[in-house]
Amino acid sequence: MSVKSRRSLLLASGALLAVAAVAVPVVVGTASADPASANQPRIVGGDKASLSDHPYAVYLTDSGGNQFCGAVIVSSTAVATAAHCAKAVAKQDVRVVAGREDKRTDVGQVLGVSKVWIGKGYSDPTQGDDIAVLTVRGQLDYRPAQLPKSGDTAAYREGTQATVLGWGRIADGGDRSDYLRSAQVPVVSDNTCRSDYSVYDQKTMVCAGYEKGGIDACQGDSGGPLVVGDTLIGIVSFGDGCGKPGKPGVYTRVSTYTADIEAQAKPRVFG
Ligand code: 4AZ
Repeated sequence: MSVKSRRSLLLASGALLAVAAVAVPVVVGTASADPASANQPRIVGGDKASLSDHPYAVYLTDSGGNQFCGAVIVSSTAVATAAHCAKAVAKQDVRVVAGREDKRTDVGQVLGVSKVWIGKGYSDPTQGDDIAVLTVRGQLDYRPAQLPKSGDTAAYREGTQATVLGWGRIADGGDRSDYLRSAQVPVVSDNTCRSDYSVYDQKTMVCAGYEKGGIDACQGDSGGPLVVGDTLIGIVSFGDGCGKPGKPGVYTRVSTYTADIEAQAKPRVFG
């Protein structure tokens, strides 16, 4: 979520208001010749993407069938997302949509949620632990992403090119993307991210993006995957706007939660 929308989220007492605050994003870039929109997010860095390359990319819909966040398949029965996404909509209203690149179609699967696990200690995206695992009703037919080894550091080296995937708005206040989109963003060092964000916590977060801005995730991409190859290294969490110089995207550092995700992802007979 955006740092700015955080205040409205904190003020929102009900799930509906929280949804309104999160329900805006996607993969964007900034940029432009239009001075009136120079500070507005634009999907310049992204391109249409294919689920045949990223079958684990899924999205979440609310009671009205509106896409409000991304998520990622981690087993045949579970998806990982951001805690702020899992908390935005009542469990009984959330649906996981898998295998559908274009929201206007009805291909793929739509599954309900039987269980929600929220990262221990989560309170707000800027405080870390912005991760959740949703257990679905039924079985997902699509291949899961790989998880990094617990505590892995190799995939988080500065400059590693990663791919962020999502279905959010194409421009701030503009239309949402109907299609899955992706953008390539390099991992940013902890030191740089700490100077970009005073709240940065290298144990629970990782930054990716360009110091010059222009290519980024944005609102609505929250909860979606940041992958290196097929390995899930991050989950879209927050940022100061989208694609702004010196303000890379902040992602949940998945390797901190590998054991938790695996425990939640295990198919169980009970629960
Ligand atoms: C959001 O509001 C959001 N630029 C997600 C990612 C970023 C900003 C906002 C990162 O869902």
